[in-house]
Amino acid sequence: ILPFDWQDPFDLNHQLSDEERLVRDTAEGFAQEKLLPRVTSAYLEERFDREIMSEFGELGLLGATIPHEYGGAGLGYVSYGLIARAVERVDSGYRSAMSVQSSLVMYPIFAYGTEEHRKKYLPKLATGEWIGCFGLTEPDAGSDPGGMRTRAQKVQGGYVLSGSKMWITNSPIADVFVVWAKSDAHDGKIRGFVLEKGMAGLSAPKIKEKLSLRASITGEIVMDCVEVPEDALLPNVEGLKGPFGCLNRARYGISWGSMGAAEACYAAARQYTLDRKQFGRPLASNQLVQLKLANMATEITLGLQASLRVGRRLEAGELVPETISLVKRNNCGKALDIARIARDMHGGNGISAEFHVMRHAANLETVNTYEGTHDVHALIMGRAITGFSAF
Ligand code: TGC
Ligand code: FAD
Repeated sequence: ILPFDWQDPFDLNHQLSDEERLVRDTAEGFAQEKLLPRVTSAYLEERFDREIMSEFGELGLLGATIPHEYGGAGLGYVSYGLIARAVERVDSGYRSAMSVQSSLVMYPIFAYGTEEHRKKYLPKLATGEWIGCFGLTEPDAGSDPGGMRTRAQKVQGGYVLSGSKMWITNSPIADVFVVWAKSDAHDGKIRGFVLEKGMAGLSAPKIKEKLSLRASITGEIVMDCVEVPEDALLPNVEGLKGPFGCLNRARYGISWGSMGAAEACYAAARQYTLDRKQFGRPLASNQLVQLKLANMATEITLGLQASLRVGRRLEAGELVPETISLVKRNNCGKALDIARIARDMHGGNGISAEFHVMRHAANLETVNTYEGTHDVHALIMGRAITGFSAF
């Protein structure tokens, strides 16, 4: 009989390769030493520290799955997930910055762009010298991106883009904008374009006063007849499968990341209830408290195993988008429940920034909503289970 490891009951550690463990330890060391000390002030001041992207880049945490020749780390999907988990253990907003850059900006340029696109953009995005953003959502098209209004109109030598994108991570500080628009030259089909900061008519105002994900910067993308050259078009994909191809990867990463936030809340709740005494004994000695900790350990352990399984299948070339919906939905929903319960277990202290759990809970409200809401992922699965589309 082996002892129960409260932090790793199913011995995830030994299901990883030496390389994956090294990636995990590097990301966790960086997150705990460099990100954790500054997150509280960043959150309270609603500030994203630009230099974090360069620090991510120095460690090879941006575009981890992109091949070396384009500046990426050439790692597998499980390593990418472990990075997301380590970073989100500190803050979902920092993981957002990393995953948008990696899965929603570098991936489409790599997968759908030309060799010139890859050489021009990927090395600078990998080092964090350039920051990217991904514009799909619009004020009137969120869960239903097919209803987007942004248009690309063909003109001599290029296209003119008009429209606006809403709730875009990193947009106010972005150098590179991957934007999805309906193109009149392609029968109104959705196409991807790469825009650059400074183009006439392009602006990205910041969205202020968020009550969630405050250490991440979010904005709009306003395109007022932005003229782009012919080669701004990503030539190798058309239709919604373009943005969804990127979202598959980002959603998978979020399934790991949300578990990192949940692990931070579980560990904090355990320690707090061991340390704090009421009625003459530690809170942790009460049945109700132990039930909550046991539930947390169960959901985190199962959630991590599920993400590992999806990651291994991705590495084997087996992409089943509905299984990504399953882990994104389950792990975000469970992490949000865990963070709320951890907040409760901290009593009044739980609402203080010093104890971190309420920040995680507030962040996870966003994580449960973006990249497809909890219910939209249920509908994606429901369609695959029944054959009926219920959107
Ligand atoms: P539907 O008919 O299902 O599909 C249209 C076309 O797309 C293809 N497709 C996929 N391809 C690859 N992977 C997937 N997961 C795919 N899902 C669909 C599909 O095969 C089809 O291709 P084709 O060739 O036949 O045209 O489209 P629908 O309009 O019915 O879609 C409905 C629904 C609900 C599934 C979809 O619209 C959806 O997922 N909505 C959620 C929107 C969303 O996730 N937005 C995310 C915005 S980005 C973001 O939030 C970033 S936050 C990042 C951060 O800060 O961390
Ligand atoms: P809606 O689609 O209006 O949904 C509202 C509610 O209705 C939800 O509960 C939803 O589940 C429900 N609903 C919708 N349709 C149905 C249906 N058919 N049946 C039942 N219920 C339904 N987008 C980007 O493109 N790029 C980004 O970088 C990005 N970053 C973000 C950062 C933050 C901080 C936030 C908050 C959002 C970000 N988003 C980004 C946008 C995000 O993807 C959307 O908010 C999300 O897809 C939901 O869209 P919506 O907000 O328009 O909500």
